[in-house]
Amino acid sequence: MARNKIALIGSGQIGGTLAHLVGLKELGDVVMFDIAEGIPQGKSLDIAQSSPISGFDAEMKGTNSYEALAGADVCIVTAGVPRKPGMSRDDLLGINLKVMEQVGAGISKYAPDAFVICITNPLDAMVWALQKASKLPAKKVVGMAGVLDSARFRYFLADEFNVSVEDVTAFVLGGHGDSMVPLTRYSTVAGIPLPDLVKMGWTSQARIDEIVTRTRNGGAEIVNLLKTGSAFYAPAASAIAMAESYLRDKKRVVPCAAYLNGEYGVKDTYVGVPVVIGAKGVERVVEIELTGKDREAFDKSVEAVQTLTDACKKIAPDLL
Ligand code: A3D
Repeated sequence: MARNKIALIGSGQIGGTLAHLVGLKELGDVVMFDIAEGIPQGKSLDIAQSSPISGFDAEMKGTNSYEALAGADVCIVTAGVPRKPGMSRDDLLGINLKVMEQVGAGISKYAPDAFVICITNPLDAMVWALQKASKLPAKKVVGMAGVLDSARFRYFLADEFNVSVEDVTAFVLGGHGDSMVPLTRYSTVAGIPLPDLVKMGWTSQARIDEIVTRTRNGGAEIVNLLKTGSAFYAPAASAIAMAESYLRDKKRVVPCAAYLNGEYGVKDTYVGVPVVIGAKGVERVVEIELTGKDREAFDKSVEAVQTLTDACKKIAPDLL
């Protein structure tokens, strides 16, 4: 069986980590693309030279030409600029929208059958623009955010309870911004929901509230520590989990920025909801019942995403 081909569009911090993970997991051959000359070539050569030691077989190629994307099964897009301290994700909109238009055209021309995962911020608006620019079916274009936000929530909860991260499940929905919605009643330790764990005396509601706030600010916490860019190990691992579910038809249920066309009462917008990812792409949008404060928080988050998506429509009316 021929190996899968995975194209990484953007070869910066996340792009480099993605390439390394694809190799270590033997998910397929890699093409690293970037506008910066030498970066994708240098990183791919460096990772290829690690393959005899780590024991993986994968072709690693660096390029500055979109032609090299031809026939890619998966494209993971990180092209653009990341945040610096003091910047919000939304501050990146103007620059990164132009990048999405270029990248979308490249994917449309050379990899129209690929499953596309966008990571570039501000995520929900950028994946919307990328889907419009690439003209690929909406179920083949998703945004990575919920897997990362949920992983952060899971890690903090596992640390709080002193249990394995493997036994903690968590759900974070809504846009990838300060208004994201960590859902405590759908978050569990081995199936026991968080509100029950509070009743059982494992923790207090005040501690859960603190963890929710830390999760919401998870990206900024790392930006402030690094000072020169944003998180890249966990974002890369999150996108790889999504790519793996597509390539191996695992049908994992994961929160992703997915195109909503009526689901959750939302139209023509990408926002974080649980989806099933399999060989057909987004095979199902899971519509959970949201009530009370959760519904309110979700609607507020959708509103924030729609404001950014509307800004994209104004700046780039050709996308419509
Ligand atoms: P960085 O290390 O700067 O890499 C970005 C790369 O994109 C650089 O190598 C640039 O040369 C390249 N680039 C810029 N313009 C273009 C273009 N037109 N075509 C091709 N390549 C281009 O950033 P990073 O890897 O740390 O982050 C990449 C993106 O992911 C940023 O927008 C971050 O904000 C975003 N990000 C999102 C999350 C989410 O959870 C959604 C988390 C972390 C980072």
